[in-house]
Amino acid sequence: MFANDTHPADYPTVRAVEYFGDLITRRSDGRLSIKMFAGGQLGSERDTLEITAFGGLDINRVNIAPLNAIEPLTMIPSLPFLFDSIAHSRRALDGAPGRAILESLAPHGLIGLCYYDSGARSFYNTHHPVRTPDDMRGWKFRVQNSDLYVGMIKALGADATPMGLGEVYQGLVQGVIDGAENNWPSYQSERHFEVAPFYSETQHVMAPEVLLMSKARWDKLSSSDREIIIESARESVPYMRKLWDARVISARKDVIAAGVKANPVDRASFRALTHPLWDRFVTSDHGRALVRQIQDMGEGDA
Ligand code: GTR
Repeated sequence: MFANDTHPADYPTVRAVEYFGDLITRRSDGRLSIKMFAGGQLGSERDTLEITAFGGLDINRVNIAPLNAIEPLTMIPSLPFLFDSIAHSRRALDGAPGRAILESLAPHGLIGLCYYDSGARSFYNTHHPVRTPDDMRGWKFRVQNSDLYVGMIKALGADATPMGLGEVYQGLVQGVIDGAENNWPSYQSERHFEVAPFYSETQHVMAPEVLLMSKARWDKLSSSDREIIIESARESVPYMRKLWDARVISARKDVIAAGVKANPVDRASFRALTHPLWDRFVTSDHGRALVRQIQDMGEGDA
């Protein structure tokens, strides 16, 4: 089976999918295996998702954001300031709300196998530290291809420019954009820190990565092979999280040693301006019920 990932070979998501591949090969006595195409060589996440849905690609590891245009329930984990902590996001995604969101993908030709971690996304830019939304007013920020992210940037008083991850570095160099937002490991591995050295820790979104399989391929598998795939995907999650936690720490340390200026922000001011997006983007009763369930699994204001 062919697999896609936008990240380079050593990135935790890529290593987790390869680990998953090793498990299924062993458990199927070599009948099933995975060939990984890493580094975004098959195109942007949005393009590869279409190919996966049509059965042209078997396995795809993407962020949940490009799924927002396909299935509205996937916007829920991307809502700004939804999760109180990484522990809260893991609890909710491992539990019933996370499962319901994965299951909502099947009618779109995609089988959601599991979530992987993606930490917290924060804003970074080429000019100066940002502490409140006023500090970035009117700037252009690259976002993923998702209306929710476009709405979020507008709500903060800045301009959104949706583009694929591979175009961001040049965009920053040429001044087409003033900044972007991402977690520490992507900020490091895409080398954005070299050109946008002000990383302001808004931690505005804790949206996960998703491991998907093409439903067309899935439908051709025996029930015992499906079982192998489900079990192996599940077992790759703790493996990924271990790699991830270590990578968040090392990425942050390395970019700061390379000259990046990290600063805390007034998170309440970002939260206040982006909260109205929850009602604007979660419009179904099912979606609202899932948001409530997720909130009930949080730590509250304590
Ligand atoms: C990363 C994520 C990628 C991609 C990227 C982006 O955090 O792991 O899958 O979505 O962000 O911003 O395009």
